[in-house]
Amino acid sequence: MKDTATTVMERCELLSNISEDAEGICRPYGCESMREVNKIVSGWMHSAGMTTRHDAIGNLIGRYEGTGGKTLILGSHLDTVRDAGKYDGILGVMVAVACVEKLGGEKIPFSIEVAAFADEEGLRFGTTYLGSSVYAGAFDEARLELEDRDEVSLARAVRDFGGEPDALVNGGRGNGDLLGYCEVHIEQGPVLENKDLPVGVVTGIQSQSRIQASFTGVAGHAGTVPMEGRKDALCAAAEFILEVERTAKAEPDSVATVGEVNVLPGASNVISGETRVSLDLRHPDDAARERLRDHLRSRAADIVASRNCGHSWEVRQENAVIPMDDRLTDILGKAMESSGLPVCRIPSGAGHDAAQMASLTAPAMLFVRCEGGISHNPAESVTKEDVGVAIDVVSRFIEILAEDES
Ligand code: HGY
Ligand code: MN
Ligand code: MN
Repeated sequence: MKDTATTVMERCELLSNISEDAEGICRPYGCESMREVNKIVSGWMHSAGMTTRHDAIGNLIGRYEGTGGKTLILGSHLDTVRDAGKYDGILGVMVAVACVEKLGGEKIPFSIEVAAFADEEGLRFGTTYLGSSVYAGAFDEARLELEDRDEVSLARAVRDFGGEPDALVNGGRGNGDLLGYCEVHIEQGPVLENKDLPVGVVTGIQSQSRIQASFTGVAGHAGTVPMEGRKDALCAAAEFILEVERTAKAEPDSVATVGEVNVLPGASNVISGETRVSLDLRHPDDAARERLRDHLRSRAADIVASRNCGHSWEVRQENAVIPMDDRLTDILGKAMESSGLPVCRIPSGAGHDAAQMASLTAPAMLFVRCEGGISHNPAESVTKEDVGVAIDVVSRFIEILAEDES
């Protein structure tokens, strides 16, 4: 019988070949490759003894019936960024399914739901946690109007994916029966590797703002419009992007990133009339992040004023700092200690569905070492041994919870 960690690694490998792109892994919300992945993963859920359903936005939910009326949720996300690694999100879902499979039909004193969220990264609509926000009953109806790059609204994308846009607001699963949520995720940072540890517990998730800033000027002929007096939207955006970098470098603990630039009309001999940029701003302290956000907004206004350009500023999403639940995190720590591991506690720079699930129930996270801390990059990698440790720790976590509930 193949060991569980080998099965998890093989499943991550198999799913990494299912992508919208011929080269590289790319699975934005609602795409055909997401549909295919959901079908495969629901098959694995069934063989682990779970029933499955899809909720109103297309999250895949597996359920393993225990005795007693309570439910523990495990899970993470199956969507990816562009040119993604094989493990961000996917590993957490595969470890969750593996831990249920390891129960081998044993009746435990609570049920387990494995939530495979349909959109955490926000690649398509620029907002994060779309999947878990519906499952947690925290979906913001205003997002239905959000449009992707092809001007397809979220409402239409949900319908096209077989979901029900009108049911998103009330699509939450409710929390009357919940024991909590535990997510396994690659660390996406260097701490565990520097400490030579396979896993660590997460203390909290830092705050983030996701903003779209659009700079507007006058499109014109590259050969005939003199440099003096140009209203070049791309140059205004470029000045802003360097200001974002300068501001974040000057502010300890902050990180700020412009990851997307959409130059319109986008031709080599046309001065840009409009350039849209994404701004991802994060900080371990909410007030500091809000101060930085407001500073950058006013700098954008100064820049466009000096260039006779215009700009718009759309805050697409903001999430405050989210602490993990002490009790569940302590149980994860005990599970680690019973595996003979020191308990390393790490704050998360990255966002995770646990941040959204905190609005529904007590959240806890287990990080798995990833080589060089590399993520959001095809070079993302974990070892089978570390995955095996994560499976053992979560299985032990389930056992301890079961002892508490008996
Ligand atoms: O952006 C993040 O922090 C996560 O990867 N969605
Ligand atoms: Mn992730
Ligand atoms: Mn990610």
